[in-house]
Amino acid sequence: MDLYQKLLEVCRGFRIDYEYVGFETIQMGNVNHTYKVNFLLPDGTPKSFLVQNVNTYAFRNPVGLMDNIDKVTEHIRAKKPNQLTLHFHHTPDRKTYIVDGDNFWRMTNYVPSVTFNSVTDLNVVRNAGKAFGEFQMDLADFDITRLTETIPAFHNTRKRFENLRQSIAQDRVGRVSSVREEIDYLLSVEDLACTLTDLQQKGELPLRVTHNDTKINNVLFRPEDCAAMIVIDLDTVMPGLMGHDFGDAIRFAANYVEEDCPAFEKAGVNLDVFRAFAEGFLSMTAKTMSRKEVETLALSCFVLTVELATRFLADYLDGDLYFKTKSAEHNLVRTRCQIALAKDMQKHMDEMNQIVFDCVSEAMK
Ligand code: GN1
Ligand code: MG
Repeated sequence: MDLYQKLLEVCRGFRIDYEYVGFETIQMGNVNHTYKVNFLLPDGTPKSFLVQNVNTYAFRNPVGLMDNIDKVTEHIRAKKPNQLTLHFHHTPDRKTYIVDGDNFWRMTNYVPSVTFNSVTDLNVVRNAGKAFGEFQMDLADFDITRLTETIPAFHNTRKRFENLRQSIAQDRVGRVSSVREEIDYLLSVEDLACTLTDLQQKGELPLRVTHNDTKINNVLFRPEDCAAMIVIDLDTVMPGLMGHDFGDAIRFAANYVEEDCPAFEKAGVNLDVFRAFAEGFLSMTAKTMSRKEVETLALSCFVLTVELATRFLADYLDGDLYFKTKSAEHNLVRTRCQIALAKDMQKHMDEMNQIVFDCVSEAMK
């Protein structure tokens, strides 16, 4: 069956009976495939839904994943009955997914909105920081034991380094000799990059419910005024550390260039963007943070950047099995860009720490 028919069948499975008009492929994320499926209501008004084919290579337990999402979205919806929140549709037997062969489908409402892959408007950045901070606070009273760890050890940086070592040892597609420099840098910062993981294992950083993929393009903004409306992509909602969400957001939003920019010498941390995001995020979270969380927040940006670099590089060495790639070198380009960013963050760590402390003091007033 072709995709045109398949998407219709999926929507019918989620009890959408409107007149089918067609679909568009949406560029969203590096892992799942996303489509906007368009219908007409009986009175002729257009109505669209977002249909996703979940990548079951990345998500080995998609049913557990949807169970997490269902619980978390319902928790937030119950708190905010009159606000726009994320909602997944159900089949007649109350499932939020349809499995057919290797495909795993789900559907949400389509929310007209704007998203950003890169932002220079500091107001927008601040709003995004607030949105992710608010997301954590909405889930502060959610019992983490109700969540399945859908990607085990997702932000276990030690484990990510082990995986990289394994990929180096296997050298499946003969690429190791061409990336010695990248390997050497990453291995040289291993201990520093594992700070959060080590502290967590010693019980010195609290586990919270975290989003774990806080790229700014996972916030939907209202087109008129760029107010943040909702946080999307809850695939990786799991127990995690506050620094995982803060660090990943900065890694993405505060970089001068996009995460896969080939001109990686231009990569670096924009401290104005860093400050704006920190202001928004900490205005929501500072009062609940431990001293250790505050002290490691700036460092978490470096940690998440290096961690992702190890993942991109390992995938490059494995032959590009995990991340969607647009060219043979895409994962290598991503790796280099993350390494350049990490190096720049090391240079600016004192300033980043100072900004965090300033924002925390401001939020405590
Ligand atoms: C993946 O597919 P997307 O864009 O939501 C990845 C994140 C990475 C990100 C890098 C489940 O996210 O961890 O930070 O790519 N998600 C998963 O762009 O591995
Ligand atoms: Mg994601």
